[in-house]
Amino acid sequence: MHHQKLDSFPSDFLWGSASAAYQVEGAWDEDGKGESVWDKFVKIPGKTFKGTTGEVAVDHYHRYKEDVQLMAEQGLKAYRFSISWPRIIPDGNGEVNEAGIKFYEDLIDELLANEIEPVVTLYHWDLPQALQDEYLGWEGRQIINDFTRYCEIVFKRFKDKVKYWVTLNEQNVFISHGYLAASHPPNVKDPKRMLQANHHANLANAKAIKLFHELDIEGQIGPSFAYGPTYAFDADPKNQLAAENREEINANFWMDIYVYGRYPKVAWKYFEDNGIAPTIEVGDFDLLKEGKPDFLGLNYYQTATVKENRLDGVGAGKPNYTGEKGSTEESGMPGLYKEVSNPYVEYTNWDWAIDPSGLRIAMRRMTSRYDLPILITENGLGEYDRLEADGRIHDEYRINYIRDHIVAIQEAITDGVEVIGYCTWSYTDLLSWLNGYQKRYGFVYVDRDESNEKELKRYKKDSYFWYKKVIETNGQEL
Ligand code: BGP
Repeated sequence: MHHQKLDSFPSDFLWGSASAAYQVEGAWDEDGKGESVWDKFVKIPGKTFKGTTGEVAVDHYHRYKEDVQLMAEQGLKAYRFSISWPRIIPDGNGEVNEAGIKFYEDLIDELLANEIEPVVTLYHWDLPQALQDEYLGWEGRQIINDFTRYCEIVFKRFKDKVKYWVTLNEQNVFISHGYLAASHPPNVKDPKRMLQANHHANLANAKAIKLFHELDIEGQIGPSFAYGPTYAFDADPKNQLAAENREEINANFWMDIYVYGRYPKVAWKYFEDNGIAPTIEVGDFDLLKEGKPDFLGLNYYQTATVKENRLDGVGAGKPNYTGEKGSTEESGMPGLYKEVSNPYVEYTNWDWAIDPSGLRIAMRRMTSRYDLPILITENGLGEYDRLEADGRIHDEYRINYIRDHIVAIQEAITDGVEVIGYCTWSYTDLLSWLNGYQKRYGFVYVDRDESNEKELKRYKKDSYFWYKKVIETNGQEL
């Protein structure tokens, strides 16, 4: 669709940026915090890039005031961060740790004092290890009540200060990496266990949303989903069908349950035929229907392009976690699809497609299927950055990336999509779960690397100043 003129961004548009507790905070065992599954997983040799951990990360726990000051000076309107469950309840379902609550209360107060809207993610992957030990975490049904209790504690403490809440971050990523690829905790490769854990995550998500609505909190809540739309490689019907397969298994299967409380038929039949469909209990679908989100959070990085893949075709290949361009192995799901490279787009050094139109397509497809407002909870470019001798970082590649994606959002708005805001990933540089510290996303450079924490000094990148202008002009000056 071509437009004569693009609509302006709404005047209350949330120009934001994001982070996650484990990736920025550090202080992994301070002030009564319990161990999380990530604290433990990163110690398994070979699991993370050069053995990196978030034990210190970028020390946001001790430097949050300095970080919020940088946001304030930039004019940031919203900051999305996550609360670490084991800081609030160290063993997951026992005593509350007041010191943990206090850290987030101080952070929220600091944001509000600087007129920055806090957007709180309740779960960004750092499950209390104690729950993993007690009942296998997401595989145990008890997680539904324990997660809801944790949310209730947090809702009640912060309900007067926080208006935007994200339940689970990228359920599709933490479940598939955790239970199929064994590249996240709990380090399992078992599709049946994966789908059972996933069903519980769906129920926990719904129950927390239902509770939020029952508590009559003034605000909005929804999950954040990692949606990368699928393209068929060409008009060959076989490849078109492969694209349908990927959309059904990787997108509809996850988002339909959030919004409609049901699993789509084709995905469900596929899992049943393969003997891996989850066990459902009486009342599950009622609860799933009662937990309808107010908005959908969208984490968008890239699209995928696919071709037909026969039953004896290619399976999961190793992704590129090293930043060596072109090192991604061929990958697919036998019988469904295989990923191929798209000749129409450029790729990053980590082989991620750079495709702003894909963001517009994602928003359009979500609006068409779900008709809910969208909050873009993540979007950004992970690249190598160079700190110059004069303390500058010339990241024009990041500026170009974000600019093109902002234009895509404006086009989507003009198409008729309702958008609450845009949070870039990430505010400061931070730990990438599997790619160490060299894959940088921030507006603010943090001087540390894999082997040396140095002084963790902050530097403003060129993109910091550029985004400041974007915010000031409400997206008119890009
Ligand atoms: C998303 C996660 C983020 C962040 C981002 C970038 O999947 O929600 O936490 O890590 O991806 O990914 P990566 O660090 O792998 O480059």
